[in-house]
Amino acid sequence: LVLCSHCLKTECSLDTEADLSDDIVFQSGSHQTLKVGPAIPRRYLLYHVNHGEGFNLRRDVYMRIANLVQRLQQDGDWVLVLPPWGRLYHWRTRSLEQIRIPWATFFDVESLNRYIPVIEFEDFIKETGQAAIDQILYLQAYKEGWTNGKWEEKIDERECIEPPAYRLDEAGVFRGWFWGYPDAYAKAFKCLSVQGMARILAPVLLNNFTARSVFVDRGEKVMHDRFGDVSYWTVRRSMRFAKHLRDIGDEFRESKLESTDEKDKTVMTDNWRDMERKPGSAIGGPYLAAHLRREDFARNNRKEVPTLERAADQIKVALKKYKLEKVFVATDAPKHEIEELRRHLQDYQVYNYVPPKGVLENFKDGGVAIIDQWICAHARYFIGTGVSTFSFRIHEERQILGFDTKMTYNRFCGHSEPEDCEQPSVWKIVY
Ligand code: GFB
Repeated sequence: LVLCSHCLKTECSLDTEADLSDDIVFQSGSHQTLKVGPAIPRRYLLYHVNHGEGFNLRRDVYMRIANLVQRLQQDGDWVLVLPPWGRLYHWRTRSLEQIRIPWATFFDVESLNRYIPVIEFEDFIKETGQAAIDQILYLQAYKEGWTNGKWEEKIDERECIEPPAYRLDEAGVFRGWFWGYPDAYAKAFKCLSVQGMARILAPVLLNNFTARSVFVDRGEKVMHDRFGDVSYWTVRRSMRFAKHLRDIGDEFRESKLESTDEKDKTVMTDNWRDMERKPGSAIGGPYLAAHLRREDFARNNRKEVPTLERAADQIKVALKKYKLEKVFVATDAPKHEIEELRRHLQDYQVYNYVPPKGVLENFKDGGVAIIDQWICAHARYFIGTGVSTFSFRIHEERQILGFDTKMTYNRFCGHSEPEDCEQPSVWKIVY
């Protein structure tokens, strides 16, 4: 049986005579030949997110677009082309080249493929022969805003509101930022005004365009079809981190934090589809983990950000309550702030992950952030930073692992908030 990469999902089983017609024949190396068909041309959906957005909001947009592809698949052979990572505002290590990073650096692509067919951009180039995209659809809001003060779902082809981010060159093709691939171009470009959920794009892609490769830019403009429902959690479960990053996090847990999956009851199955945990089944390692978002959050004096002293006080209260001695701090704070926090917590053992040179070179700032998230996800108790999507993704990871929600949905109260500030909304996992 020869499986093409888009068939790496459990539903794809063309193994009965009845499924086969003789339109296409795949043959590869020493594999036996299998006739599969009919010849439906494969269509490619590419997408991109506003340049200013950070890594963890981009993960959320992936989920919206993945569910769109799942919908499109009901009417054709669609594959999602994973947008290479790079040029992120928060990735500041200057010695590193941080563009054209494949998803496999950060995620387990086989796990993604168990939900919908996905390929890396480099595979798209190989499959189609060139880095050429047939059609760009640039999503934007409606110039006139909501009409009659009423929000409704709608989508229309409109003139571009802002000057287009792509320019027509002398050869009559559109050039612009295609993830750092200078040879890439698009053959056509249009602006679409949209207000609604990701699924609103499905009829447009199926009926209004025949292009084989469609690139939806500003993908964040469409929302989740249904936030927090089964399809949300299914695609979220498919977003497993790359094993090499999980291994580094696990090694740190074991060597510094006395934390192993067996003891903590966080053993994972090989296939996320087989994993369904009861809330409260996970105990977590004997440490408290805190995600303390600083940098732009602190500079902008956001009300959710505590002073370091206040953060330490809140950590101490939880340490006492849960009888813990060790604290793991994930943060984007500069070194001197981490040292200050340590001083406020001097009666406790405080850890943070400092990557060896090789880890940073191979897995970049994004990989280090994932290692931090992974260690936070396995703590007995977690406290995060309000409104940070970095903390939100940790909440979800802990839901998947089977933690009790009260050990997860906690956040620091900011410098100008009361001590009993509002805590994060609880999103229970559903299967
Ligand atoms: O992930 P992210 O979208 O979360 O962006 P927010 C924050 C980025 O900062 C992360 C780094 O992707 C990391 O690169 N970072 C933050 C960290 N916390 C940590 C940490 O604990 N450890 C490590 N290693 N790195 C959004 C931004 O940030 O906030 C938007 O994406 C915007 O651009 C918005 O600024 C206000 O949701 O926290």
